Amino acid sequence: MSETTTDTIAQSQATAIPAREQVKFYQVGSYAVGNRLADLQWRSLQSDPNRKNSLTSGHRACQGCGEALGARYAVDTASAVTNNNIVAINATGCLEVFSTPYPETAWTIPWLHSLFGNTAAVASGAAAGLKAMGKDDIRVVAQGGDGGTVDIGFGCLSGMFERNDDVLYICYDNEAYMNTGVQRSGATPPAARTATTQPVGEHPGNVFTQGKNLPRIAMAHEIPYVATATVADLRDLEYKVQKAMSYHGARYIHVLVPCPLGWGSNSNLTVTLARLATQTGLFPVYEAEGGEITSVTKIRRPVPVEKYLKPQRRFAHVFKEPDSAEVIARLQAIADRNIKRYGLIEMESLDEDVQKRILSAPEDPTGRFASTLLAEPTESMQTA
Ligand SMILES: Cc1ncc(C[n+]2csc(CCOP(=O)(O)OP(=O)(O)O)c2C)c(N)n1
Ligand code: SF4
Ligand SMILES: [Mg+2]
Repeated sequence: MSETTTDTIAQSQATAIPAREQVKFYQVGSYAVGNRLADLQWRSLQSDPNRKNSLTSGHRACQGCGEALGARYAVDTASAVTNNNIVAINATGCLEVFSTPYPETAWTIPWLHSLFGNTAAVASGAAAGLKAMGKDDIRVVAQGGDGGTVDIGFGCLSGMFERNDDVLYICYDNEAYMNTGVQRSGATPPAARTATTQPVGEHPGNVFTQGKNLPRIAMAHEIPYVATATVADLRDLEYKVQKAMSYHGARYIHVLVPCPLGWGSNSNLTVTLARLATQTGLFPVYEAEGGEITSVTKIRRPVPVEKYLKPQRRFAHVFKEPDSAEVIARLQAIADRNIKRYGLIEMESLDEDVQKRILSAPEDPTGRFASTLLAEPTESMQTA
């Protein structure tokens, strides 16, 4: 790693969050214009021509793959801040398949492929093994998709959190099982079409449930560091990886990574969609330390959810349904609940009607809790 890179990382490690938000980058690739024009301390690691690429060219991700973009920034940062002393453990999924069709690999770091569901356990084992060998300076990064993380790998991950194992786990959330043909996961949003939630029947697309909100579940384990991020703000992602690596113990970063193939979106809209996901309030971006939220990325004005849904074919049926307005209103209620819950907006800056709508957002926007309540207590309950 060049000295410039080390300085950049060291300086930005001390960066206060409000200051970080003053710089607007226009990410267009490795040598982004915004990076070059910014002061050294604000530049992305990717603007350093001497940086090391953890994930090199030649891999087989689709054009516009958010996961490839997010992984590159995240792992390059983890690698840089540890002087390239990392080992990565990768769950089965798109990231593993497109980067490592045996016997080839696009990774330039020590990298292990685990099973689909045991990434966290393999990473915990690697961290324990390194510790036993006295090699604590080698840090472990685990990575997986949303399916591998919130569904099949969840038990191992919860164990890793509970034991506070010295691992940074990064989940690249593209909201479905993309590698096997876009099946629903516990992170698929309500109404979305997938191969297993077809737009047919009374309630087309995915059911309205809360899904599994892994960042909140991770926070409940009170681990040292939890953060959410998106590929719309790659400098923020770098910052969070850097910060996570400054801690020991279990750490978790959940990155929203749009998938053109699974979402049915144009490949040039990956960053735009990630930005809209945050600006609508559907994907809140924040940090939590020891189980408490310590920073939230504010949004200036709430963007109506239609703007985010429209460019994605997985939501096309929503706009054709007779009760389209009702479905959109339910999705809007989820965004509004997030805005209220995470304090994403300065309320005073909003028009009165928008303010009112957000403040009256339901605590239970998917209606799942309400629908399970019994209308009347049964006789046996009354007598109990
Ligand atoms: C035990 C087991 N069940 C199913 C599979 C098949 N499988 C491989 S990857 C994958 C989906 C991955 O989805 P996700 O974790 O969200 O990653 P993505 O491909 O979306 O990045 C599935 C079902 C498997 N490898 N092992
Ligand atoms: S299917 Fe989606 S996640 Fe997989 S490589 Fe293509 S764009 Fe990336
Ligand atoms: Mg996925």
